[in-house]
Amino acid sequence: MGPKLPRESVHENKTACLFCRIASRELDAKIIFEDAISIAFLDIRPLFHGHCLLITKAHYETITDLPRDLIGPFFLNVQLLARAVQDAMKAEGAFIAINNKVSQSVPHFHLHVVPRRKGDGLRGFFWPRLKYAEPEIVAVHQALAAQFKEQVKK
Ligand code: DGP
Repeated sequence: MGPKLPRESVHENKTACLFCRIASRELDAKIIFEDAISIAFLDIRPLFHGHCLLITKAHYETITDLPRDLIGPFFLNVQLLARAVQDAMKAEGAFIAINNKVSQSVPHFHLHVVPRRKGDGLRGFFWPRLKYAEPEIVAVHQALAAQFKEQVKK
């Protein structure tokens, strides 16, 4: 048994959320596996065949909304799913991604596992890269490190 879901994690408007409806089996999906906290199924518009989504069964919008005790069990399932996708699809690797609000089309936390091969032509990841000027990298580094300390205190 995984961790118990806190009451406040239950989505107030389950019927409106696409992935809540998949989790409750109200809507059909090609389910790969499920346990007490999560469910994995085929993405209906795959980047490549075998592209899976792993969602929490309870409704949280983004990774920052997840309760701490779900993080460990969820990412253990990410590891299992990544292995399964790579092995079953005879892939060389995988792209593992979470759209967090920006580019997130379904506001129910989900993680993509996409099988990948060298030269597979996946577009969209040829991001132009920036450079830091010296004062900028120092400022960004300090801001992030300080903010991280605040998060750990919470
Ligand atoms: P994102 O853009 O990161 O929010 O990813 C949402 C994904 O959800 C997108 O790749 C397509 C997939 N998707 C949307 N609607 C459905 C559905 O009804 N069933 C399934 N299996 N996948 C869906």
